[in-house]
Amino acid sequence: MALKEIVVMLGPAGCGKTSLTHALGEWIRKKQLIEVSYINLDPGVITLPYNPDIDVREYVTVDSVMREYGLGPNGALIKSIDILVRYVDEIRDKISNLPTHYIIVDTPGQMELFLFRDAGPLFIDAFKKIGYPVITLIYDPLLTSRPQDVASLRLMSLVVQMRLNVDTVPVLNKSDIVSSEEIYRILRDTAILKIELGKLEGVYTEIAELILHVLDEFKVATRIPKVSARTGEGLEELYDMLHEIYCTCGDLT
Ligand SMILES: Nc1nc2c(ncn2[C@@H]2O[C@H](COP(=O)(O)OP(=O)(O)O)[C@@H](O)[C@H]2O)c(=O)[nH]1
Ligand SMILES: [Mg+2]
Repeated sequence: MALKEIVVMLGPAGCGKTSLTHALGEWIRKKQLIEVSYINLDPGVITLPYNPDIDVREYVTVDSVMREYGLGPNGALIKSIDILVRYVDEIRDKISNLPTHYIIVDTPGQMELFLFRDAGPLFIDAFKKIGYPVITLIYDPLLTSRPQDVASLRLMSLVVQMRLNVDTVPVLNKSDIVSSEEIYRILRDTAILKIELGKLEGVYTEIAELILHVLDEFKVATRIPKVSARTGEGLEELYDMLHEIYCTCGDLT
């Protein structure tokens, strides 16, 4: 049997992980006629736009941890992610037993809890046993408006790739609320990014070349698609990019 295609949505709080999980899943169902399963790994979420096939809130919720351990919301969030780690194998087996081939994983609101604590690497390693995970690293265009923001988004993809050891596709969500074409020009073309970084004053000018050299060396994705969970823009391009990685590296049948 072919390895499962596992798309993991990652990104800072409020970037649209949950919305994009739903939007991409529904797009795949309708346009590709492929069944999709949704996995919720966020113990803090209250309502979801999709119906999760597996939901970590069966094991732990931020609310119950706040009550049980007398913690505030921040402490409870950290604690609940650490508790979640106990259930990695059980959740992996449940995903493995799902009849669906295509799996979309929604991660906790705060990216750093998944990325920089044990949960991220442990879940990704578990996914690798049953499928081929690819990360969609989502950014909010309101936080990505200058050339140095684009460079930091590209660097962040490299950090994610190194920390979790998995292919990462950076995307800019909420394209429906951004009118600046300039930022998309920079996103599309590393040569333009290089020129724009070169125009900056001070430290950026000096490190611009180095940053781009590092990104070239590590072959960080050079295309950053713009998508909108609200309007559906760019979902086809995102699906194609993810699927291409899966077919090149993951489909070993
Ligand atoms: N305009 C617009 N808003 C979006 C889009 N995607 C998400 N949002 C909004 O951004 C907020 C955070 O979205 P959510 O999916 O909960 O983000 P998460 O914390 O990363 O899971 C919500 O108010 C969403 O309605 C989008 O593509 N366009
Ligand atoms: Mg969410």
